[in-house]
Amino acid sequence: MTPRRAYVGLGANQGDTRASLDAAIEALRSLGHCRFVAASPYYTTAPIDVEGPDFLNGVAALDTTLDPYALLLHLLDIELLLGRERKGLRRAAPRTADLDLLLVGNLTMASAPLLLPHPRMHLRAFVLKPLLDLDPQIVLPGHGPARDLLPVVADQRAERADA
Ligand code: PH2
Ligand code: MG
Ligand code: MG
Repeated sequence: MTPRRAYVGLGANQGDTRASLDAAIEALRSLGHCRFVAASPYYTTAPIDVEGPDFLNGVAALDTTLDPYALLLHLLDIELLLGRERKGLRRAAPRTADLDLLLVGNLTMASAPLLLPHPRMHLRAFVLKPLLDLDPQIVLPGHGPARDLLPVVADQRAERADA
């Protein structure tokens, strides 16, 4: 099967957020049936629709022959792994890393566990900015070029975090 380019949104707003995102990227690098392509720069972003401190956000690109559900399960696994490393095995432990499947090639899916493209990505500067760093020409199925969506979310604070 021809690999598809998948994009994964990375976010954290608790604990050592940079370490969480770095660890998520390391885990993505070692996924089977995937070739890691690139990670975007990180952005410090205002929380959208939630309370709490600023987030650190980024996006990673992978080429993969996994089907989208299998990839989603791997992302959940990585979230669990990172949460457990930092907080032990308490069920209610705060999550320090959020990995969202944003895009898988130009697939659109409307199943209950998996919506593609991610249903809110076109409304979020914290996704669009790092995504555009990876591919300035990227087109979101159903929404058009990501570049054209950015002006709509210009009021959302999302600034490059210095390394
Ligand atoms: N994730 C959310 C809700 N709000 N806001 C920012 N800035 N970054 C996020 O990653 C984020 C959010 C739900 O996953
Ligand atoms: Mg999320
Ligand atoms: Mg999530």
